[in-house]
Amino acid sequence: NAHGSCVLWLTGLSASGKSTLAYEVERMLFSRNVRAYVLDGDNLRHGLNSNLGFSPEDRSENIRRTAEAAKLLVEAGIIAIVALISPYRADRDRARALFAPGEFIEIFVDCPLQICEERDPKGLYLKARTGAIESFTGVTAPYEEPLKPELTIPSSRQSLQESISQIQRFLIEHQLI
Ligand code: GGZ
Repeated sequence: NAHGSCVLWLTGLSASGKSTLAYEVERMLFSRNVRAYVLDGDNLRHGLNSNLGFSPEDRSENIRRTAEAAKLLVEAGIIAIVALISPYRADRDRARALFAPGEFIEIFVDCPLQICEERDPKGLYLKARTGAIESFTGVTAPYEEPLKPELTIPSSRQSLQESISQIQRFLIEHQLI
């Protein structure tokens, strides 16, 4: 599009590093004078999506609304950085369909379940294992890995700085920044 704006859609397990990466990419873009804004699943669930839970239907609606919000940002010329588990391929593909070709950059934050579970920053995996939380992604609910993401970030095998550089390179190569 005319603004060269796009959506960076980060998908991956809980504790895979999506939010950290999203905010660091936002910082990197600010430093280059590129306007960007993070839409983070965990944050949006306190406001816009506060009436939604974790059933497949509610996750779908969560993703649909967030994709529509991202579209508004992109129309305003702002790079939208979305960090949602977005575990279902069909939901991600529906989000992609809202955007022009080349505007939707699907980024798979690829971190093995075992490592996410060891990190367990909020103790949610433990709660999922003991049954205190139901339908937890990777444990008692599915995560469908992207088949053809624009980018895969092996977040447990490289530094945060390398991950930022990887995204920066992609954006430059595709003349998005
Ligand atoms: C997955 C859950 C669940 C269940 C609470 N399953 O890593 P977090 O803690 O801080 O962020 C996760 C967030 C997931 O919200 P999303 O909007 O990204 O999910 S989705 O795209 O699937 O709609 C996690 C926390 O909420 N959380 N319960 N059952 N994650």
